[in-house]
Amino acid sequence: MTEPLAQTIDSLRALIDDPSLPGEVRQALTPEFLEIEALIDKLNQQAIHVAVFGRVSVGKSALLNALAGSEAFKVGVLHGTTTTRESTHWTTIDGAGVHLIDTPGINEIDGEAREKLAHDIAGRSDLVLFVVDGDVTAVEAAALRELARINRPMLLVLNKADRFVQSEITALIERLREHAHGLVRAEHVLTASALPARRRVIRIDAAGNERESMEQPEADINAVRQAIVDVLASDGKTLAALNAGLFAGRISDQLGTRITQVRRDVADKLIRNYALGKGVAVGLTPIPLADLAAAAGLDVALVVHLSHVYGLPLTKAEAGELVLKIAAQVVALMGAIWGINAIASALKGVSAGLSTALTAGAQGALAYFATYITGRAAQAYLANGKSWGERGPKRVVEDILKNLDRDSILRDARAEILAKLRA
Ligand SMILES: Nc1nc2c(ncn2[C@@H]2O[C@H](COP(=O)(O)OP(=O)(O)OP(=O)(O)O)[C@@H](O)[C@H]2O)c(=O)[nH]1
Ligand SMILES: [Mg+2]
Repeated sequence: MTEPLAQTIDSLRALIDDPSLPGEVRQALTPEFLEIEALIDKLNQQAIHVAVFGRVSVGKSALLNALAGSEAFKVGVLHGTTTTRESTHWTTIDGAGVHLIDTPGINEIDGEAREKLAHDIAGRSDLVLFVVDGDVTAVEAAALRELARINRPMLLVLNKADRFVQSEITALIERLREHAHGLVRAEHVLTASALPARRRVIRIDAAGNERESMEQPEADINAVRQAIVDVLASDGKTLAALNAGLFAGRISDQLGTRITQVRRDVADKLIRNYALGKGVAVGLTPIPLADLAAAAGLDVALVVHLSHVYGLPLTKAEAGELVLKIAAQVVALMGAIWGINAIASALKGVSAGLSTALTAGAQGALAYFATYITGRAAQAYLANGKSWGERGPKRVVEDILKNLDRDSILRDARAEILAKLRA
């Protein structure tokens, strides 16, 4: 195994084995991890992947069958015969397995899906056969540019050559080379007849009798086969490793974004659950507002839990310190930002002598709110790599207080808590 290939495999493994990812995050990333596993498998097998790309019914599946020498892929007159990615082994070149990848045809409308397919295919293949059956359409021209941008070696194949006479083929190839100028090398624009139309053949036997029959002419894909062999042989293995390396780079970027997103989602849910738990607990046993701080045990547990989600585990003592620090900011800021009406609005209706259930709901809602803010602030601290950043804790908490929709959070919290209490 070559050095860059081994390095690529190692770095992909490291992505999957990252010890800082807790179970919850890991679980949400299952599809991404499966994709990376598949890529690692591919690299370990050192297989070469050749994929087709092109409009529906240009003969992509037929071309692969002709290359494979078997009816591995379904060919059909209907548009959209191939609906999912399929692949089969091909004969081997220099002992390296070649996988042929069949793909659904691109259509005229869905540009976004087309782009995604192009990325998908290019990411998994070492060489792309872009198949057309005539001059390039606008959609094909766009797809050609997209694929070229991804930087895969590409052959542009004019299939169904049996439908044209030689002068037409010459003119078409010239047009295609113009279209693909700067995207596909001239010698990589080729013709093929993957599954030539059946022909009526009249034979005359020795006795002079005419016999008519329909015959299936042989496929002519030699130019394509030769070009594939040349491209791969020119440095097949390194090419595969290089491509996989490029793809691996893109995967790790995407995965980084996904991990951040999943961590945030998991943390959001945690914060709400803990806040609700605290709200319900306080609602069940209403305590004087001044003692709310004493009920900080849950907040500490929340912060410890969050620290694991962010892969930066805190001890209970550290989490306790963080909770106190946040609480201090909140206390200092509450008056400045909201005035006294924060509490008044939470308790709205209570003094009017309503039921204890409502009082409980209001106190619960405040408890919910306190935990919610603590969670958000701790989340900001952890997402920033266990740091308050240059602006310090006061500003971070201030931003959180300013930006959240206090009234709707209190209203929702109260409703949720009361629902729980009644149940
Ligand atoms: N005349 C001629 N017809 C061909 C050739 N190759 C394929 N066809 C016909 O073109 C039609 C489509 O072939 P497929 O291989 O199913 O095309 P595809 O690009 O895989 O189509 P989708 O899977 O629907 O995207 C079939 O009717 C084939 O018989 C060829 O070289 N010459
Ligand atoms: Mg097909």
